[in-house]
Amino acid sequence: GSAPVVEPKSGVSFPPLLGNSLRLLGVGLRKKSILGLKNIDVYAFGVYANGDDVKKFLSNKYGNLSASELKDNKDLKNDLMEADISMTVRLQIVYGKLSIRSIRNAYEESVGSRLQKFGGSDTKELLKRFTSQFKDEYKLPRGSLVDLSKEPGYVLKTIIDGKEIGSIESKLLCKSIVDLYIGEDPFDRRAKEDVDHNVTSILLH
Ligand code: DAO
Ligand code: DAO
Ligand code: DAO
Repeated sequence: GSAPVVEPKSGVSFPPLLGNSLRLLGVGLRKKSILGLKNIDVYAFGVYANGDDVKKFLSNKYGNLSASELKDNKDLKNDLMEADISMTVRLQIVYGKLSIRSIRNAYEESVGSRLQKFGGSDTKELLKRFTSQFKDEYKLPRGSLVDLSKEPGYVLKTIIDGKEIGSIESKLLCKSIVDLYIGEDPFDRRAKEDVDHNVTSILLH
């Protein structure tokens, strides 16, 4: 479709296309509980991928399967996370009082746990390379846009309000970030289900 898609709880809307090749596959909400007391809505996100890349990398293996064979297919999920498909996760900040310190802590917890889960010996170094790029002067007020953009060759770029602040080449890091949004224990289950559904429909058409 060509209409924006609204994440219902935050009211944030996402364009159906980014640039002219990335299409929106699902939207969701990242929440965080503080001291187990209350849940805050931190950001809304949209998951985008290049549909041609999805076909190019996945049709050989999955192009002949039926809808029911594609549904909940574990190999497909893993391949989707590992293949060299251009993807962007766009975050729109909802919480008005984000500090760099709290981002760093949350990042170490969420991304750090995935780096450990998927192994790799360079885990600590990767985490540090990231966090060292979080400069205290960055501000992410409500409404800010952060694009985590995975480009060919497993290069992950971070873009804040249209300005690139860094890029890192790492397949492990790319997989870990993608896992936050569409992996086994995603931030928002509905977003993941939407992505599964849309990837299936790309492969069936
Ligand atoms: O003020 O302690 C607090 C709550 C802050 C929660 C921060 C969660 C940060 C999540 C990562 C945001 C990445 C843009
Ligand atoms: O929600 O826990 C999470 C993961 C967020 C990962 C992305 C954070 C990128 C933030 C860049 C901020 C630079 C000041
Ligand atoms: O930071 O140069 C970069 C690119 C990173 C892209 C992934 C987003 C995670 C940023 C994490 C910041 C941690 C404090």
